[in-house]
Amino acid sequence: GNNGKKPFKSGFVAIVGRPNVGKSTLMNQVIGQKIAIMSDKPQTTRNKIHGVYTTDEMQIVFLDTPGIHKPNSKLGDYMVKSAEGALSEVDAVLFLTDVSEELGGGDRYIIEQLKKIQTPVFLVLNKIDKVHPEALLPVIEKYAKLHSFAEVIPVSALRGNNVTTLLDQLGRYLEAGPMYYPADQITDHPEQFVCAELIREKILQLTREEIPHSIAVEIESMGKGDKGIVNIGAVIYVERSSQKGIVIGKQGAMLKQVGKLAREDMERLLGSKIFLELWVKVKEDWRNRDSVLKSLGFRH
Ligand code: GDP
Ligand code: K
Ligand code: MG
Repeated sequence: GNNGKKPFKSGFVAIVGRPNVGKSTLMNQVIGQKIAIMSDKPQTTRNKIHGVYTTDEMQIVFLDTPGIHKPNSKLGDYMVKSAEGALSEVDAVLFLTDVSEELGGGDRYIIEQLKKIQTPVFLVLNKIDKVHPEALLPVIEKYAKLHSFAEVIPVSALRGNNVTTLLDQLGRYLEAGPMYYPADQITDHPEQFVCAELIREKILQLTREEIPHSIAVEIESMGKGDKGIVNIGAVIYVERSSQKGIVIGKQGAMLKQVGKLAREDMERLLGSKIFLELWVKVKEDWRNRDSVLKSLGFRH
């Protein structure tokens, strides 16, 4: 046999929850690196992102899904389909909630979706760093009335509290299986995708409400230049020319800041010097145009 060694386990785990509960933060904490962008704006994550966690005993491939919510545009529709589709393909689902906020319509809607699947669902109570420990039990009772959860685990995704417990518990739900990804690989997404997301993240962080949902970023070129410098050219799409003005800023100040912060993150990610060029283009109503969504990588 294998000298009494336990077999290697592997499986897929989806992270679901309404916007801003900390799904991307949790995945980044688990993976230990920044692959899914984070911000305090809802609908930050638009594509399904895989995060790969590998130890000597197991490999868990996490799917950080765009939030499940009622769609209001073609992009919203894509995001919802992508999240719901993920749930039936996985070995376990982490239903993330924010303990510092009331159980709301968004949570109930997701629980309704979770009732339709056979997959074990963990109730993960996130942001415990924001509440008194005594506040947890009443919250757990409220959720337990609505669904029968396989496990209930309080965590702080931001600080990392109890995240190893969560991983250990997940391990118990995995079966013997292969390594899907090499041990040193942390994401299935090409570098271009992460770079585009980093640019979008900076815009989300630096601009106000109106802009975030109106932008898309496309990497047009990426190649090695002189002295190991990587040249990256990216286009930021906005829906209206007034938004173009905001993204560029007074005398280009906003775009300059976006570029500086994104470049610093990219240099850490790629481990090389980056020369980043940004353009801003108006593409009216891109969120509702199928052809535009396709060319930006949103596929059904
Ligand atoms: P997502 O929309 O579910 O992916 O949420 P994000 O991961 O983008 O996080 C939304 C916001 O919540 C960000 O500002 C995070 O820093 C914050 N956040 C996430 N997890 C925690 C946590 O455990 N504690 C606290 N205090 N904040 C958190
Ligand atoms: K968010
Ligand atoms: Mg997210």
